Amino acid sequence: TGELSGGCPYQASKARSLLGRQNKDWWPEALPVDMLHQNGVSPDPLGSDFDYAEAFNALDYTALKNDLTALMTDSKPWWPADYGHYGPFMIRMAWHAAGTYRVTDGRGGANSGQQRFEPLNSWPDNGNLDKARRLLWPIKQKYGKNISWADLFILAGNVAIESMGGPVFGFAGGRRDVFQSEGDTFWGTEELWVDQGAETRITEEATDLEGPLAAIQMGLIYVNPEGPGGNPDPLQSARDMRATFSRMAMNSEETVALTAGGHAFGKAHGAKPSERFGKNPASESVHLQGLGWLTDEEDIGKGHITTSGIEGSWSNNPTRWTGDYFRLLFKYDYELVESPAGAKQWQPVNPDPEDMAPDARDPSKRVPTMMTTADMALKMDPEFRAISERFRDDQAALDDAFARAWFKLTHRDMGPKIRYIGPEVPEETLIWQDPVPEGREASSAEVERFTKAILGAGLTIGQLVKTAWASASTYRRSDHRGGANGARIRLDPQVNWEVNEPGELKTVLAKIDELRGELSMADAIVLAGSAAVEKAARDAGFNVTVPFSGGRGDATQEWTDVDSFKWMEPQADAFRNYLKTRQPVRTEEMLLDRAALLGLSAPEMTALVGGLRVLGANHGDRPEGVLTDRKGQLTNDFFVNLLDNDTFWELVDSSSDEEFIGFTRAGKTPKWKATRTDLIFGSNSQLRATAEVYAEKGNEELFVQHFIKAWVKVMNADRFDLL
Ligand code: HEB
Repeated sequence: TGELSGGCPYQASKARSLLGRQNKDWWPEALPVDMLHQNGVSPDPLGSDFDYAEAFNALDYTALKNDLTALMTDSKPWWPADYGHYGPFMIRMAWHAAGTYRVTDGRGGANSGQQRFEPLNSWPDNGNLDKARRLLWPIKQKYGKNISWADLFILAGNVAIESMGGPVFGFAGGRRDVFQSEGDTFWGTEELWVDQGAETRITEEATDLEGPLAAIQMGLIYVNPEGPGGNPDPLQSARDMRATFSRMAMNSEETVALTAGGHAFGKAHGAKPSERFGKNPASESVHLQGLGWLTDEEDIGKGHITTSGIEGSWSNNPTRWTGDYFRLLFKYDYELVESPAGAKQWQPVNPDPEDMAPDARDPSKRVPTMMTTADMALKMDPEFRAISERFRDDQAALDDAFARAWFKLTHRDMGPKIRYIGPEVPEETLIWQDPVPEGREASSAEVERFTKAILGAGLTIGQLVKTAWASASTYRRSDHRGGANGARIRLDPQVNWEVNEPGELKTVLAKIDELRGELSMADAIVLAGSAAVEKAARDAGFNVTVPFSGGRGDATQEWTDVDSFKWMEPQADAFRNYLKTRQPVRTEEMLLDRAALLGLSAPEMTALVGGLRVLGANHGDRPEGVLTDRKGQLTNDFFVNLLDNDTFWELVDSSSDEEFIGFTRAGKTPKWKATRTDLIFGSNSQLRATAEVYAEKGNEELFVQHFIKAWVKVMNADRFDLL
């Protein structure tokens, strides 16, 4: 399983587009503001010089936290706080901001404040969270650019937990806001959302989630609270929880701690049939100013609100951190009932009066507590139950597990600890942060000595380039994981990934290790590749240098989370002309996806593919796309030969559309081999336009310079210390 595979073999009938359904499918009439952001124009009003870390460090953090604490109990008549406390509402907002994260491609998550934009601001599962964000606006406005929305969402969740006596492990700032919907996230292919009857994604036939997805139905963040597809079966709900939470990089213990810990607080809202309530924010009229899901004022005052449709609190103390959730879950038998809005939920049989909950608006009234089908899974599923019983009997264990899992949930997509800022960054290093020991700047004498040695060691240009590429190209800007720093390429699981050609890789790594002297492996791998690129350019007659920045450290196997690195195995790497198995999307879409994760522009992607081909960096040294007769020299031959009018292309055989042969028009002699990801640079009009630039007379050196620039960008993609 990996990026896009989800373990399903390719079937023609399942072919889909890379991005599936997007905002324009759901809101065809939305104002197309992004038409203003072409030709390199950015939508960010703060501009590229804005240094968020500097702004955050200038923040009066204590004052901000005090204001947030005060907000929790400052109930506003336009959206009164249940039990006089907004804490639970803010926790749900923060959880839903972070809970879109998926370890598969690192996308989703809280790190860019996407809950402000479509589709997430209008998803059924995020119902009424528009009000939570609006409640925060006066504080956001007061602290301005010193705190991003993205950071504020998570900090509000932390302060909420603290203000109700809950345990917190720490907080790191550093999530810089973006100002548009992230258009590169695949949310699924279904036409309908969960509230319109979208199919559930795990069934007897389809036993795992498709591709990178982490939610069980379109429009949800994780599982359906009423059970799979609305079927109140706690055991099947446990199955879905495992599937979705593992895609959030959570194990069973973390899943139980998070769910039970979260539901120690607050309530579900299902007091009225949901047809009575308005449209989602993105579909509403302008005068509502971005709010949606209207409820009449009188109902709001009485607390008769519908969000999920489920009604009631889990605990008899919904604004205090207590062990009551597990106590009640195990003390009572629960029977299946229907909420006033018609949702299936579970209610304790014959609760003692003191185990009833206060009414959300009138503390003198007592109402029954409830559990969702997903909560019942914590009791009915044998594995979850063992964990739940342990937590019931050991509050300190729950405190610790919840605090740590919440910190992981909300910081998982921030990348290494070096990106964390603020006074509450925890000292302790955690394995999911992919820690890398600090490196050391390499001296120019060392660099010179090693460069000479490695270029004379009998390895090919292709081998050295490929190894550096394999090391650096795991980087993904979605969650800032991967990259050359740490040299995890020499550790499990990377060293054994098929894409990396383990046998050959180990030989090259051994040679680098033998010659590197005091250089770190991570630096030596990059330097070897960069030296090879430089030699290849010089051999082609270009007097250029490839800049190298040393200072990388070497990670250890012990501090490598093998399970969560497994998700990062490339199922395709078009830069090495590699395809493991046929994917549910076309191979050139896999190329685009990887380029997007590396943060490349189309010209950068084009230059890299064309250059890597002629350098001989193909997987298994396969001949496809090596459109040159001087392999190992950095030339623009790939583009010149691809765009040659005297060549025509045909499928190798009709059973697959992955491989092609290029024939001379005169005489029909086979001359070249290529894959889809080679030919796409001649067939796609936009990529062809770029390929033409690189094939043109007079642009030979321009190409070499562009290749080197893009190469260095990838090599340094994870060097947050250089920024
Ligand atoms: Fe939760 C709420 C479901 C997990 C926290 N949740 C809720 C609701 C529901 C749910 C249905 C209701 C909504 C309304 O308003 O109506 N969850 C759920 C599920 C799951 C969960 C199914 C999985 C299993 N949570 C969770 C977590 C957390 C949470 C993990 C954290 C940590 N929630 C929460 C809170 C709340 C909720 C706090 C409350 C809110 C208020 O109160 O507003």
